[in-house]
Amino acid sequence: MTKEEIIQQGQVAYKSSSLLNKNTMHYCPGCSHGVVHKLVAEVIEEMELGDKSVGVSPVGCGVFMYKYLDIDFQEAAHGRAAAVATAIKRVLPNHLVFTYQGDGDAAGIGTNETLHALNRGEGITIIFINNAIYGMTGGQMAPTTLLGQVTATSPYGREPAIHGYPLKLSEMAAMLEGTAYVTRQSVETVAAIKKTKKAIRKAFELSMEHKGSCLVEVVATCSSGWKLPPVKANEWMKENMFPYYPKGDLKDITKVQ
Ligand SMILES: Cc1ncc(C[n+]2csc(CCOP(=O)(O)OP(=O)(O)O)c2C)c(N)n1
Ligand SMILES: [Mg+2]
Repeated sequence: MTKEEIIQQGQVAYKSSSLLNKNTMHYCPGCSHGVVHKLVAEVIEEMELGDKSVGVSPVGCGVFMYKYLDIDFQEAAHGRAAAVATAIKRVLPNHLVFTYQGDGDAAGIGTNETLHALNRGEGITIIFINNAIYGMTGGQMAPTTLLGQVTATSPYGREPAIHGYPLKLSEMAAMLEGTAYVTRQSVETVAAIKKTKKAIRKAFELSMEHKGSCLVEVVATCSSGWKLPPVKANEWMKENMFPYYPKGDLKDITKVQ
C-alpha cells in the first residue's frame, strides 16, 4: 500500500507538510537538520505564508535546505546569511525572512553579521543549529565545541589555553536591544520537537509583527562528526551539551511587564 492510500484510509494521523517536497534529504542517520526542516515547513504552512516566505540557506550541512522546502530561498556565502536576510527583509518588509545556519556559519565566520543583524532589530529570524562541530567539512572544532571535546582539529580535546572557551551565541544575542525573542531548544524527543516548533512559530510571528530580531538555537547532534551512533549521540548531547547550553527562553519581549 502506498503512503497516500494509508493516509486515505485514515490509518495514520500524521501527514507531512505540503511545503516539504519529495526530494530525498542527504543527511546522515540521526542528524537533527531534517527534523528542524520539517518544523520550519509545518510552521510556514500553518501560518499560510508559503508564498510570502524567503529562507536564506547557509554553507554547512544545511546548504541544500532550498532543495527540500518549496518556498523561495536565497543561498548565502559562508557566514553571510544574516546580512543577506537583512537586504531581503528591507526589500520585502511584509515577507517572512529567516536564515538557517550552523554554528560554524552563524557563530564562527559569521559572528559579525549575526550579532549586528540581531542588534539592528531587522525583523528576521535566525534558526541556529548548534551541533558543536563543523559537520560538513569533516568534524573540525567549531566556536561552540565543548571543553575537552575531541574533534578533527582538537585531537586531544578542546583546551581553553589554546582554543578559548565555547561561545554562547544565544546569551550574547539576548543582551542586544534589537532582539525580541531568543530561545534554546532541541529535537531529540517528541516533547522537545513540539517545544521547538512552538518556538519557531513564536519567532516567525514576532518577525512578521516587526518586533525585532529573533534567534532560535537548536542544540543538535552530529553522529558523523562526533563519531557516535545516533542513540549514543543523543545521550552525549544530553549529558554534555545541555549543561553548558541550557535549554529555555533567554529573552521574550512578549513577557516583559
Ligand atoms: C569562506 C569559506 N570558508 C570556509 C568554508 C568551508 N566550510 C564549509 S562548511 C564549513 C563549516 C560548517 O559548519 P557549520 O556551520 O557548523 O554547519 P554544519 O555542517 O555543522 O551543520 C566550512 C568551514 C567555505 N565553504 N567558505
Ligand atoms: Mg555545526
